[in-house]
Amino acid sequence: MIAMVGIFLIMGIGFFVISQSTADEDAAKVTHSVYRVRKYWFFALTLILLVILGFTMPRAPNLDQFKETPQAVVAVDGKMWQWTLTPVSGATTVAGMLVLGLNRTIEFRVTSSDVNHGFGIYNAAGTMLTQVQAMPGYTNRLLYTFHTPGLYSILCLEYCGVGHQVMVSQFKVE
Ligand SMILES: [Cu+2]
Repeated sequence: MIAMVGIFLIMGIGFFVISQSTADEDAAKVTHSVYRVRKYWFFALTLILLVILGFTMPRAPNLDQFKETPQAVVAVDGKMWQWTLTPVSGATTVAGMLVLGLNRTIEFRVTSSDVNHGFGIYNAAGTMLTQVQAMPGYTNRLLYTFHTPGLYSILCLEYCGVGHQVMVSQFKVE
């Protein structure tokens, strides 16, 4: 019933618009003025966008991190369903566990050997600190500085199969 009323309402609006429409020369005039306004709008919006970009882009946190020089480098490889953490420089492995320095800028070079994974670092309280995609055939750089000593966890953040939820690893900061 409501649908029927709606259909008749739309039809009624349609007939009203058609009955009110005027000659073609009027349409051409309207089109011309609308196009002129649209051109001004285009330039105005482009200008506004450029001003906003000029103010915000230099403050983007993701650009900032690449200015830092890492004090330690760790190679990270995701593979169903585990993380392999290999110290490249400035870090060590003690009894099979990666140990990173406190207040040092760490660069994680994150990649994957099979499918897409999500590399997420969590503190002991379970709060995510930073994350990056682990993608096959590509290495993502992730820079982070740990200011609190303790145990940290790496959780996979992208569903990657039946073992996704056990794709957990740990490392120590001291
Ligand atoms: Cu996963």
